[in-house]
Amino acid sequence: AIRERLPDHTVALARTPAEERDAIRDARFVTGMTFDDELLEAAENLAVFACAYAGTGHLPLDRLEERGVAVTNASGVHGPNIGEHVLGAILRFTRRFHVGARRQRRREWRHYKATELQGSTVTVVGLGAIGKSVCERLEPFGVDTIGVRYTPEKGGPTDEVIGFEGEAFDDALARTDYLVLACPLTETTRGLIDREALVTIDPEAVLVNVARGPVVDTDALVAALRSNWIRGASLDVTDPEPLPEEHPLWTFENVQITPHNAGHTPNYYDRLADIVAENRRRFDDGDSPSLRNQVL
Ligand code: 7N6
Repeated sequence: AIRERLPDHTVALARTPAEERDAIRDARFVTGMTFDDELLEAAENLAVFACAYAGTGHLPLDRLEERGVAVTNASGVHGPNIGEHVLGAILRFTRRFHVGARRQRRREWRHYKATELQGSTVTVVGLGAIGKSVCERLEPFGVDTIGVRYTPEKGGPTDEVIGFEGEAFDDALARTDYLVLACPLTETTRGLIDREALVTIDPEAVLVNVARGPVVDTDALVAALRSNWIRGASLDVTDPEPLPEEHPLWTFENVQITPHNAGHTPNYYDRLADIVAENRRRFDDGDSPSLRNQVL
């Protein structure tokens, strides 16, 4: 996708660690998922690392900064893909498709109780590209929405907008049927959904995490699931990741786990390539260009 957009450039594709080490030596502009210290050492000419993820917390940002490497992220590319994933997760719990699938596997024609999304309250934590796309997609379902962001005074696409601190957040948790986490991992959001939050949340609520695993205190979530303090959880991200085979989270019927998969669609790579190609052109144009999605 990047080659198509930059036909006048040489694009080297490194598929193995050996190819990476080889290509990195002369590379000035690199895009990829991750970057470690060893690669950084070998990357003598590196000027820009265009990270293919929206989140850059996994990168050695201090060292990249020391080396004067500009870093960009993929923020903004995860609207439709993750928005649809979240709607699917919500509707799975609402309509209980997993129960239907179990009946079908057993060729069992027996009714089960489903619920309606209409009239529920959905809280969306983080009103960036993902949060907005979730809200847009919820629009026709007739739900009440609460948005949580650092700067509630800016408003947002939800019926109510609140901040992270204080009573407003607890009050929202207590009223929430679906809690969608779509925020970056920061000092504020790390462990946001801890034991206290899980005690406060409506016991019929479903947690949907498409943010980062550590936004949820995993041990507290396991305890809450065991005590039925929460109806269920749909987790595209976990802490740790990958989730070890023996982890208790795998054992719950009311937990849906997808392997950090919500973003992976062909369209994501196209949207990503748009950003990378545009930044490469800006980089061609000047010595200290201002790049789109620049984090360093
Ligand atoms: C891989 C996406 C991000 O930060 O968590 C995602 O962009 C990874 C398709």
